[in-house]
Amino acid sequence: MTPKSFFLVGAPVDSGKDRKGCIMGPDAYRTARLAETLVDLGHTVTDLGNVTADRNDLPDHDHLIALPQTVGWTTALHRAGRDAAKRGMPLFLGGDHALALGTVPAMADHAADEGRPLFVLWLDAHSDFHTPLTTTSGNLHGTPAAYFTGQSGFDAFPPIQTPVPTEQVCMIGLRSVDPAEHAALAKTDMLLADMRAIDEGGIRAPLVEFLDKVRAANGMLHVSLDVDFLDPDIAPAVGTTVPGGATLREAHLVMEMLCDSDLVTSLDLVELNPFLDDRGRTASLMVDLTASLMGRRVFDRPTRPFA
Ligand code: Z70
Ligand code: MN
Ligand code: MN
Ligand code: MN
Repeated sequence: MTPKSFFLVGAPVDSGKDRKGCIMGPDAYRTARLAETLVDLGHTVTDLGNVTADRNDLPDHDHLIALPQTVGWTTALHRAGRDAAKRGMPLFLGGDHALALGTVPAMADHAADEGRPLFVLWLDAHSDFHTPLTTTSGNLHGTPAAYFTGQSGFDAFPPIQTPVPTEQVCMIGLRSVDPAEHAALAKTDMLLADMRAIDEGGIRAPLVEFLDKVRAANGMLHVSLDVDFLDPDIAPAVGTTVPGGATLREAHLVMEMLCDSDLVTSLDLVELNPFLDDRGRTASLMVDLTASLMGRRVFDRPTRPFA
């Protein structure tokens, strides 16, 4: 992979759900040597430090958890994301998935400035396609995909300038989708790969189809990697473990294919809760996956598939 100029944006968002701990995520990635790992692969890395949430005068909401704080993160990360994207490739170190309420719209606006469409690859057990009107938990980390695709119900949030069309979104790893999300997704043409599809056809197939689409449209590609995409046996440091997730090898394959495509232009690492980790293994795994995405490989070209 050609050397990249990465800008690390710490996003210690912990307001997207009740359980605390994602606030420690950015420093866990630093401790797991994310920057040094990328430098060893030949890239340049600038750590911009951690963003802080904007203040606002919104009142607390009786159902939505920490709404003013999450809106404050959304506006702050939108600004930080746009600034970072002007300088190089942003890597957002979460923080819970509510951070994508800021990062993805920022990348969509950035892509629009460049005259290109943004595509989003959502690697997650969950579809995070609730709106503030449909969420039963009140956890706003379950809403970013509905927000950045321009669904209604987000009146407390800044209006979306550049909605990402649902046909430019692909979700892989799904195994926990609530009824309201299911109904809303059914009305879209989003590319959805649940674990059954992966078991039957392999994880490669949906990714090839999606990457072909991105390439044909000269799109930019934002990848949002939720720790719970991975099986909890290999990635225990997450509040919402769902059994039956991606294996170590499936996850590395996805990252290696993304690397070979050279289409990725920004990345979120989300939902790491270091308080729940086992001697840093989940943080280190996320760093290893980022390394595969950014050029680490056994051979300098893929060996051919064996028939
Ligand atoms: C559920 C909800 C969720 C992540 C959990 C779960 C949402 N659909 N998202 N973990 N990343 O509460 O809305
Ligand atoms: Mn750019
Ligand atoms: Mn998520
Ligand atoms: Mn999830």
